[in-house]
Amino acid sequence: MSMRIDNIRNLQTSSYRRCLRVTLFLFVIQLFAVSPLWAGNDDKIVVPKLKINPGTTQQLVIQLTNEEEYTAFQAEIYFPDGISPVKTDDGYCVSLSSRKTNHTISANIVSDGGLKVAAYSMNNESLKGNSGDLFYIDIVSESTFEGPKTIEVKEILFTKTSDRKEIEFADASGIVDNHMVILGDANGDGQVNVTDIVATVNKIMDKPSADFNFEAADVNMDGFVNVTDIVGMVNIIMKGSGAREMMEVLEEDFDD
Ligand SMILES: [Ca+2]
Ligand SMILES: [Ca+2]
Repeated sequence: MSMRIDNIRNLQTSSYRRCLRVTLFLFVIQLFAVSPLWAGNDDKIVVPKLKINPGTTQQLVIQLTNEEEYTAFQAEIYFPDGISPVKTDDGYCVSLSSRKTNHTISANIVSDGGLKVAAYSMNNESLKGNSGDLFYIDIVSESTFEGPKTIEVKEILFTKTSDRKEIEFADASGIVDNHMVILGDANGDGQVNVTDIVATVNKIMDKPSADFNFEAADVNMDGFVNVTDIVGMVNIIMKGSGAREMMEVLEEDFDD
């Protein structure tokens, strides 16, 4: 009889322990789920490298890679000596990419010298997509600008669409340089497009233009500039937009 009671007691104790273990497990899971440290996961701001010639204006691109859906954000951008945001009578030239829905963006220089931007939607709609350009800032370089220099993005705050919780992002930075070689930019104007293919064909035909940049044209970096590098340039352009336009211009250029 006492053995039977012992068995029942043992059973009760073990099921009690199991229950305790499960409760503890669920508690830990919940801790991770509600912790703000984990809520933002890998979402981040990216600033791609930018080439800017001294004394010129360029568009700085700020990108967002995200898993969560966000409706609003704010951030502060800090420019190095020799680089500043373009200001017109209408204010700073900051614009949202096609990832906006009905969002508005505002920008102004704040007391510590940073350009503060804030974007929101009038009916709390989400920003579209999960990667790529988020917004653009027109920047101008002084005639004495000498790179490479760093552009920093700080105090980055995003608001989730679902529960309106704030997510603090890690700071981001990008390089701005006047010497940078952009692979495929054979004529050194800061962009890779059909004119670089024309410049490279001219080089292959032994009639290179004055602005031809060998290092940029050697897309596969094998020390030669030939038709394989043109294939590489076509790939680079195809990944961007304007592929159709490129084909039309190419047909015109090679017909004569
Ligand atoms: Ca170019
Ligand atoms: Ca090559």
